[in-house]
Amino acid sequence: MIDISTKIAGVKLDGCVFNASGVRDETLLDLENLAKSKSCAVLMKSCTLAPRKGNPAPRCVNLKYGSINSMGLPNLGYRAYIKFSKILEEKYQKPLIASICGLSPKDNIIMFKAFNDTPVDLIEFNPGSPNTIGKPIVGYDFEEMDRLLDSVSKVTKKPFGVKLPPYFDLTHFEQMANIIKKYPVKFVTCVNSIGNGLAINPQTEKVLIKPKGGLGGIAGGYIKYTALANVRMFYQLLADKIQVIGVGGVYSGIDAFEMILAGASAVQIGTAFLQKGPGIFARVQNQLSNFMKKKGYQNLADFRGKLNTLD
Ligand code: ERO
Repeated sequence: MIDISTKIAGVKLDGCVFNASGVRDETLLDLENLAKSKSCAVLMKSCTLAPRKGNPAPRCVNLKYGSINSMGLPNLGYRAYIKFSKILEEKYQKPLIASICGLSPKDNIIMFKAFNDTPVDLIEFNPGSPNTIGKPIVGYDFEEMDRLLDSVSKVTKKPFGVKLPPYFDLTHFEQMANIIKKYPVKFVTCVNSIGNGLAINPQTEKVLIKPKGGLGGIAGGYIKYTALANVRMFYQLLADKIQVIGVGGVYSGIDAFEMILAGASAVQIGTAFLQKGPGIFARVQNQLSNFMKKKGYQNLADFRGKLNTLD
């Protein structure tokens, strides 16, 4: 029997694949659909203090090999997700993950504190959104990241991780890993969308999404190799003491296998869930099990992080 279960910060997941924050996870109905699917956890939409409508539409468009979005953090406000967590915990036996994306350091502290007394199992802190108009991508401001992790570490009682934007420079991986190691961060999720790409329709000679003159986060197949590099680098730099969750361009069981081989302890699916619906979770996990069987692997530990180089 092939075992694809995993643990994140000590929380047992029946499988190793679940939804990425930001796709079909805003309303209670969305979250109940996830709870009923084969997603092995329910990760809620990144929340802010107050509800937000987000950016004007069109704000998320499918592309040939992925997607572009500038949603602008539409969400129902953290109080709604606290309420939903209680409902979901009563009705379903599935690990629950809150995603916090405060618009200021103070907002993050308020929300981290508020989630202490809720049934959520884990918190994914998201300082990497590329689409909040007028706000920088906080994950690229190393000093601010240090301050934020310091302040939220002091108030949270929940195991938490950080969703990181993609990095491209070897020194940036090291700098960020050194900051993360100072705090009780249990996992990093690599990667958020690649910020501020531009998709164009050559027929209409127009951009595809309305916000920010057409600029938006690129996700899906286009970013798989960047995601793998980030998973690998953080897996190596965090010395397997802090877990890595891989996200970016996972459409198949083999994509998930590659993430785990690079060092991921679990895998999230965003764009493929958007494009293919909730059946994607069972499909990817079945394909992963079949591929492991062919390779003679019994569980994830048999190959996690064991990527070979050519030297
Ligand atoms: O625009 C968004 O709501 C959004 N899009 C992304 O690609 N990543 C995010 O982290 C995010 C908001 C938190």
